[in-house]
Amino acid sequence: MSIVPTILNPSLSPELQAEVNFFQKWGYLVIESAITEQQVDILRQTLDELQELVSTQFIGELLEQDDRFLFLLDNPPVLERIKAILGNCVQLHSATSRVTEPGESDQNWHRDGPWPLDPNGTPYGSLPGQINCGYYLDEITCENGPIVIVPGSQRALFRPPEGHPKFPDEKHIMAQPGQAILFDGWLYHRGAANKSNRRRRVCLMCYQNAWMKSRESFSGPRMTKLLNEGTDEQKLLLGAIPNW
Ligand SMILES: O=C(O)CCC(=O)C(=O)O
Repeated sequence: MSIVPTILNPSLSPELQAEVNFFQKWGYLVIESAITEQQVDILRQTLDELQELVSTQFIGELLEQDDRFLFLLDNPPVLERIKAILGNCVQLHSATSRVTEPGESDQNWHRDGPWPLDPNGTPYGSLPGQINCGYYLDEITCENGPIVIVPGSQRALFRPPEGHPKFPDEKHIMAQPGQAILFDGWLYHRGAANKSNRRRRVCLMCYQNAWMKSRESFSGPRMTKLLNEGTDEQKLLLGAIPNW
C-alpha cells in the first residue's frame, strides 16, 4: 500500500485554523509546550555529549547522530502545525543543531533557500513551502541572542539586505525552552550576537513540501532502519518515495 496520504489537507479546528492564518500572514508561529521539560533536558544532554566529540558550531544529519534526537522527526505538536500549513504531503529537509558560543557576532539577514519569490507564486501556485522549527534549549535573552525576524517578509519580492541593518518592524523573539518557533524559510531572519558568557543551543528541524529537494539524504544506518521499520508518516518524512 502506498505511503502517500490520500487527502492533501487535514481538517482543522478553529484554534488551529487561527494559527495557520497567523503563520500565513506573519511567517512565524510560537508553539507553547512543544516539548516537555524532560525532553528539553534530554536534548541538552545529548547535544552536549555530541559537542564534546565534534566541537563545531553546526551538526548536520542530527537524527543520525543519536537515538535520543529521533522523537523530533514527528513530534506531534509541531507536525500537526506543519501539516495544517503545508498539507499532509510533507518531508524533512534537514535536521541540524547550532551552538553559538559566547562572543559570537550577529548573523546576517538571510532566507534559507535561494529560490526567487513572487507573492503570487507562478500562475499555477508553487510558492516554496519550507518551514523551519527551532527548539531553543536555553532561555533566550537580549544577552545570549534572540532570533530576529521581519514579520511578513516571507512574501517580499526582493532579497534581504547584506549584513544586519535594523528594520523598523523587526521582532526579537525571546524563545523559551519547551517552545518551538516555526518560521517560513523565506522569512528574513538571523540569530543575534551572543554577548553572554554561556553557550546558546538550538535544534533546527526543517520541513517542506514532499516534492521539494531535501538537503540531507537520510541514508545512514539510523535513517535506513526508520525507512524500513517506521510508520508510513515517518517514511514519507524521510523521503521514502524515491521519485515522483
Ligand atoms: O540561530 C538562530 O537563531 C537562527 C539560525 C538560522 O537562521 C540558521 O541556522 O539558518
